[in-house]
Amino acid sequence: MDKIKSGNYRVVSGITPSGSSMHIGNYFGMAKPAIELQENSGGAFLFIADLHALTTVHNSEELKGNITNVVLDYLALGLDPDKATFFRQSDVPEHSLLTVVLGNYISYGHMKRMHAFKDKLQKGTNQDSINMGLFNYPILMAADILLYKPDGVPVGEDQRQHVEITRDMAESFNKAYGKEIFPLPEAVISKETGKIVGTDGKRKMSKSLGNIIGIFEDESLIKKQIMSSYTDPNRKKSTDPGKVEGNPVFQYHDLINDDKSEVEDLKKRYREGKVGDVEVKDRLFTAHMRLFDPARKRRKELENNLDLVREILEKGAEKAGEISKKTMTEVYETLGIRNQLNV
Ligand code: AQP
Repeated sequence: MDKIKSGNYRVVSGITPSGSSMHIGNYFGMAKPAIELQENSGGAFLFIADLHALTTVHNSEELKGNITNVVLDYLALGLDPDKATFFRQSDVPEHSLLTVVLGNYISYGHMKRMHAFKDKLQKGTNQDSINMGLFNYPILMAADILLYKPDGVPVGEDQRQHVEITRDMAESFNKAYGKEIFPLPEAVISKETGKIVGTDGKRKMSKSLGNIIGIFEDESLIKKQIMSSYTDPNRKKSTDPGKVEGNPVFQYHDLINDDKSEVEDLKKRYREGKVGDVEVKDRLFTAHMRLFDPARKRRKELENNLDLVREILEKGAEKAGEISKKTMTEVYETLGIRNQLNV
């Protein structure tokens, strides 16, 4: 963390437009820490991982909508395109070029142990029907990261394994050619917010599981998501003493509610059986609206200024392209296949 604080620290992080909009898990787990690091002089490379979304989204209108939504979400939440390099993955072809190279520096056995693949198997999907995009996802992700030679990768806990395999690919590449082309990046994962539980109280908050609390959806939907959150299952009436630890609604309060004395008061009364779940959730909804209101307003303005958004992404792709082309040239030269130069 010292290096992060000193400012000379480069980060890379992406978000997949696989759902309609960001949820609080994406925001507190990755987007917020990544946006904060845009102040660093080492630079922040933040991108929309549209090619990654192809593993699950096979409808062009849906994908287009998802991409626009996530771009607007990021900008509304405080990403400053003059500080961070903000771009779409597919606008920088080097991501795909490096993927083809890196696949040669990782074994099939190692890839089979990746959890995105194993999760599908656990959910009962037949191994032979899993698409190769999903199987290869960690290789594309390694390319996304290594192109920019970052120090750190701000991600949620679920992505730790993918940063580790990225390091393995980098190490194996460096070893094969006897030089340090790719410095090994570290995963930057917050202890407090690295794994935000879903409203089902069981699994990680995930777009695909539908156990989310959104940020930009209609108020009525956000209210519904909050009101249907899992709390203490052993509490039958509001006069029963309740459990605060491990209770998702209180975890959300800790993240969202900036009125800390209200949170402490609610926790105390909950433990004593002096407040009902409905009031605790109502206050969470009010805190949500208070915290995200400025971002929700900014997003509405941006929706009416899509030309500006396009301009931001063009500039971002240009800036990302400069660095990624340099890395790719270095990689080709190292491999001995820089044919335009060495024929
Ligand atoms: N619940 C979470 N807690 C903390 N961090 C999270 N992230 C996602 N969910 C949580 C982090 O957000 C970043 C962007 O995630 P992503 O959209 O690229 O993919 P994901 O991890 O697969 O997110 P979802 O919502 O779970 O999407 P689906 O359901 O489509 O797979 C990542 O850094 C991630 O760790």
